[in-house]
Amino acid sequence: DTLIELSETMPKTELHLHIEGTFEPEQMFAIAQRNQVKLKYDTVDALKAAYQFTNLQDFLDLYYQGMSVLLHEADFYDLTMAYLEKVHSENVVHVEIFFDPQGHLSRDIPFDVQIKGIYNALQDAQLKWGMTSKLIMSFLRHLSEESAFETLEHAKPFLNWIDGVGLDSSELGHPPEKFLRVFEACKNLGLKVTAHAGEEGPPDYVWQAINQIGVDRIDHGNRALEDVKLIEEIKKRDLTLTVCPLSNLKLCVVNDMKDHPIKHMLKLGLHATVNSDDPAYFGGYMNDNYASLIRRTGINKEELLQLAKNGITGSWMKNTTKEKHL
Ligand code: ES4
Ligand code: ZN
Repeated sequence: DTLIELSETMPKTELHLHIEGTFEPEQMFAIAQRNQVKLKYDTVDALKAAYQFTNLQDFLDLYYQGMSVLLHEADFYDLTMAYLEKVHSENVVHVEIFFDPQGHLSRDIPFDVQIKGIYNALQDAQLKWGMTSKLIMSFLRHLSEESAFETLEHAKPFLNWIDGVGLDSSELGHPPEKFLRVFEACKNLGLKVTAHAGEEGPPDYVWQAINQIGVDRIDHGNRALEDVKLIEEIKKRDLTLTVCPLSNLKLCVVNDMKDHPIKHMLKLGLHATVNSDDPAYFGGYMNDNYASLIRRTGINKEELLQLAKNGITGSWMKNTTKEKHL
């Protein structure tokens, strides 16, 4: 229908995307073969059949396995370019993407190999299509503070290419305050800061992200809705929530798309945006996320346009007149 068509044709931003989560099974097998590494699954279909998750950890176990075939700069380039070509075809005009350096450093893939491959693809997309981008280095919260500090040292020669830092992986048991000092160091280097919070973790983790870390944005934030004071604080600080509908469904953060709270978030005046998180694993890219919301939650045209506008004001591009909220 016409709302679906509008969602497909309108210019969009993506603010919550893990590049390792765009690894399509077909490309994973192709790169595994050219690198002569073996995957745990024999066929693309066997791998896809394993994509049934009951929580975040189920998914993460497969996600770390999948990225383990990435060895060379060309692998990181090809992965990133395949994603950018896909979303260019969906009228995404600006992306802010995460990468997980510790997921590769732990396998002895040097930091420069990772970031050169990713960054060159982002540059080529800008030259080819005018697509703009930001790169966000994300710390794995199940690892130690010390490991995060080591990762920051690896990143220091490349700070020109890195716009911000994030916090991802297993949320429960790894609250934001565990990385308080790392984020302080990052802010002193002029980096923007965001953190996954309130995906599986309680509202207290969202409070910590805001009050202790001082985040510029909140990734997911679903469970903030359990705390009315927290909702007020997020509004007062004008924090954008990078919401990921199909991710929430696949990881059982919501039980049915018709119950997805994004419409409620907008009604509360929260700056929610639509994002795809790990599209190769969660069953869809940007346009699929919008289509699912339109079909199942009944968002109207005004809400659709508000979500897209929030993606612009919530981005880390300059001159987006955040104060006016379009
Ligand atoms: C992630 Cl959906 C999600 N949550 C936490 N960490 C992640 N890493 C990749 N995707
Ligand atoms: Zn995420």
